[in-house]
Amino acid sequence: MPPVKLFQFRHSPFCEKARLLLSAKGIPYAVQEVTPGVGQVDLLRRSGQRQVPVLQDGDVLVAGSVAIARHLDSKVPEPLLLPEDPRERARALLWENWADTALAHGARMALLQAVSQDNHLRKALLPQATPGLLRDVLGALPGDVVLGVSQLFTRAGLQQLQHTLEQLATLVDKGAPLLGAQHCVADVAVAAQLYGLKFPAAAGAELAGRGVAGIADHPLFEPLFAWRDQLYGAVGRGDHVPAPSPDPSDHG
Ligand SMILES: N[C@@H](CCC(=O)N[C@@H](CS)C(=O)NCC(=O)O)C(=O)O
Repeated sequence: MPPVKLFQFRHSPFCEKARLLLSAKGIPYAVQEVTPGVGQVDLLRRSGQRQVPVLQDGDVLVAGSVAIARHLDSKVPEPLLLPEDPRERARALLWENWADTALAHGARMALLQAVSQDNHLRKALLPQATPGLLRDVLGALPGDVVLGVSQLFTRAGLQQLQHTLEQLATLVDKGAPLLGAQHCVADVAVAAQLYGLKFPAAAGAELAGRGVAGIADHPLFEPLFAWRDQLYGAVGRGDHVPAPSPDPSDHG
């Protein structure tokens, strides 16, 4: 069992960011799936906060994807996730912050909207511990019953996100890094937030290629998802899906 363990929600983009960071460093790790709600109480006890991702590295617990990137750079210096040059580092941090906030918000809202309209997505995204019958029942419910109408994305919100993705699609160049000569935290942060817009192979066969209608299937965004898939190849994430260990809080 590797000494590094990631506490995660399997389909959280911030956990995907942590998995990409670990892959980029070539660090073997185990994952532990956290049950939303009850499992987060245990996480709060361990780490002082309730969000995932949390990385356990021996006796050290690191909460949050930004702190995880710094921890991994201090543990394994090559390749550096945060560039050494101060100006390049500043650019990388600004990209990361933008991806973790504005892009993350737009992508999350668009996925919620898609999930409310797509039974297959809804069932596939339920926590893995959800029993089969409950998954079927939830998958069959109308979307606004499951999510609440207030959570739905406005048309203007979707258009704003599409506009942003159009700029990104123009900016990326095949699998090339966004900044400098090698991939850094900027690339990983952006790629991670694209996770639910069009699921990569690493999300598993049930989800791969699916996502938000009007984005996942729109030719305008193909270069962006191709860039993302090439980044996955470059950091060695490919379609590797580590097997989660069960959440011990499920068993008292
Ligand atoms: N700033 C954090 C954000 C992490 C985050 O938003 N995690 C979400 C899952 S995507 C979470 O744990 N949500 C549960 C909660 O807030 O209770 C990071 O960079 O890791």
